[in-house]
Amino acid sequence: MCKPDNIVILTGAGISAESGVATFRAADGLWEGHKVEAVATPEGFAADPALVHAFYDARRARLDEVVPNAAHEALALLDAEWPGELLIVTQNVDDLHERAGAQRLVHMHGELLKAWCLACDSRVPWTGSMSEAAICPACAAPGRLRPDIVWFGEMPYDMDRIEAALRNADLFVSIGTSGAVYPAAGYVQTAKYCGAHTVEINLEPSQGSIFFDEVRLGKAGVEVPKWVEEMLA
Ligand code: BV8
Repeated sequence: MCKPDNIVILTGAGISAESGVATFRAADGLWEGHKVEAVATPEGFAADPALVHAFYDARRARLDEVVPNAAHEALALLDAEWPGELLIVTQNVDDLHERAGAQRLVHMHGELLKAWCLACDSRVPWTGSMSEAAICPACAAPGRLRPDIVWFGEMPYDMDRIEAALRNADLFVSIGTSGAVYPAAGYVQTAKYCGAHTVEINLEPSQGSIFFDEVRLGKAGVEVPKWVEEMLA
C-alpha cells in the first residue's frame, strides 16, 4: 500500500504487559481478584467506595514499580517522527505512554494519576492513596474524590477527537487489546468503513481479528518496534 498520511493507534493492556502491568482478562475473568461490577462501575463505587479506592490505590502505587517497554518507546518515536497526523488512543489508565514521551495521546478511559472531585468537578493530578477522607486540592471538600477513570456505563473521554481521527485515518493499528469493550472495540470497523488499512498486533487473535486486513501475532515489545521501523524506513 502507498505510504499512509494519517494514523490512528489504539492500545490496550497488552502493550503494558511486558512492563509488568497486569492485563484484565486473566483466565479467571476477574480484575485482579475482583468482579468487574464491584470495582469498575459507578454502582460498585457507590456501594463500597473503600473497596474501589483500595483497588485503584493498589494499581496506582504499582506504577512506581514499572517502566515503559520497547513498544511504548517505539510509539513515542513514531509520534515524534511522523510528519502526517497521528493519534495514540489508549484504553490504559497507566502513564507508560507519557513516560516514553508520547505527545499525541488520549486516555479514553481516564488515568490512574488523576482524581475527579464530585463537589467542584475539577480533575487534578493524584499520586497517593485516595481514601474517602481525601481533601480536594481545588475546593478543599473532604471525601468527594473518585478515581478519574471511565467505568462501565460511563461516557469515554475525547470521543469527538477520536471519531474525527478515525474518519480521517489511512491506517488504523490496534495493539494489545482483546476487543472486548465498546466503543473502543468498534473502532476498527469505523476506520475500515472510512477507507483505512487496518492492522492488529497482539499475542493472539482478538475478538475483532476478523475485521483487520492484517494480523501480526507476537509480543508487543517485539512486533511494535519492527512495525515502527517499517513505517519510518
Ligand atoms: C459506554 C477503565 C455508553 C477501568 C475500562 C453489550 C454490547 C456492547 C456494549 C455493551 C454491552 N453492554 C454494555 C456495553 C457497554 C460497555 C461494554 O463494552 N461492555 C462490554 C463488557 C460488553 N462499555 C461501556 O460501558 C463504555 N461506555 O459504552 O458508554 C456510550 C457508548 C458509545 C458512545 C458513548 C457512550 C465504557 C467502558 C470503559 C470501562 N473501563 N477501563 C480500569 O482500567 O480500571 S475497560 C478496560 O477493559 C480497558 O480499559 C479496556 O477498554 C478493556 C479491555 O481491556 P484490554 O485493554 O483489551 O485488556 P484485556 O486484558 O481484555 O486484553 C489484553 C490483550 O492483550 C489480549 O488480547 C492479549 O492477547 C493481549 N496481550 C497480552 N500480553 C501481550 C498482548 N499483546 C501483545 N503483547 C503482549 N505481551
